[in-house]
Amino acid sequence: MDINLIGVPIFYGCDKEGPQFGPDKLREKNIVSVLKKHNHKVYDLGNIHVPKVSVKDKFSYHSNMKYLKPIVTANTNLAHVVNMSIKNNNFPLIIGGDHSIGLGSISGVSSSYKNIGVIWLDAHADINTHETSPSGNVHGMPLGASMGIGHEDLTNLYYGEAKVRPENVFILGARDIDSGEIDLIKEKNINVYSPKEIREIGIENLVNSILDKLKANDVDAIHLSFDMDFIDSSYVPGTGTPVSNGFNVDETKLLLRKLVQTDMIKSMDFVELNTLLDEGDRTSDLAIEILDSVFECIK
Ligand code: 6HN
Ligand code: MN
Ligand code: MN
Ligand code: MN
Repeated sequence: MDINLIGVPIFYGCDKEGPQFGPDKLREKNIVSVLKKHNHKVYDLGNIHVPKVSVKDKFSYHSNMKYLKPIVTANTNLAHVVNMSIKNNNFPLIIGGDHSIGLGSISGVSSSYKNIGVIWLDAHADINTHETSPSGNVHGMPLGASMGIGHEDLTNLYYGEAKVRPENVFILGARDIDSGEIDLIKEKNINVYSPKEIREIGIENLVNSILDKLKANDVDAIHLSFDMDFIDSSYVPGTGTPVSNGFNVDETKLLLRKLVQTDMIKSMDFVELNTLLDEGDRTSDLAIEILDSVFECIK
């Protein structure tokens, strides 16, 4: 596979410093050579430009969406780079940054395909809107916005349509969901599986059933979005919104490997590494270990 490594050094979506150092930290940890070990060609396209905005302007663009404007600008740039990557048959690996960048990634991928699926691995559902968000943090909104739900500045990102149909969205690992998100899950019948439910069904069975459903829906590609807080909080001190009762590292690797072995995953986000919160380099090292394991399985 020809991989385009794309960094997005942004923390505006979580309003907590740290995630902006993720891309360069993983470069320092030799992410490029780790990926190359598995016979991929790797092109490091560098970091997407994120406009600088001061803290006092946080709410200048919207009363319940922090840093809206620079988030929209960075995501639009990201969407275009991802779209160009896919059109050239390259696999975009998007390194965050906080999870607000999921919107830009999905917008880029969906420009190149007719009907995409999204598999979102996260302790959270990330389907809040400016009306339901308890925090005003846009990293809690990208998946909803991708489905056309939320404020038009987000839902119209890159091009003015919904990017993915709700029936093609699968949220795995969620265990901290806000009340407005619960209502939306019911209303749109969104597929959500907690870690407990995944264990009951079995990782392999779940992956097979997701793939069957997406194939029945005529999906032509799947975008995989991985939030580090998917993993149980005891393993990931270096993430901004850790949650207990998650998968351990081996379960996480197994799930990711099974997903990419379907050959339907055409792009991936890796987000919410917060180097300032890390204990030494524990979470950065884990990030490398996981990416190593995943890209061993990508053909
Ligand atoms: N993430 N649901 C909470 C909120 O503020 O909307 C947390 C969101 C976390 C988002 O980790 O990508
Ligand atoms: Mn997330
Ligand atoms: Mn999360
Ligand atoms: Mn998080």
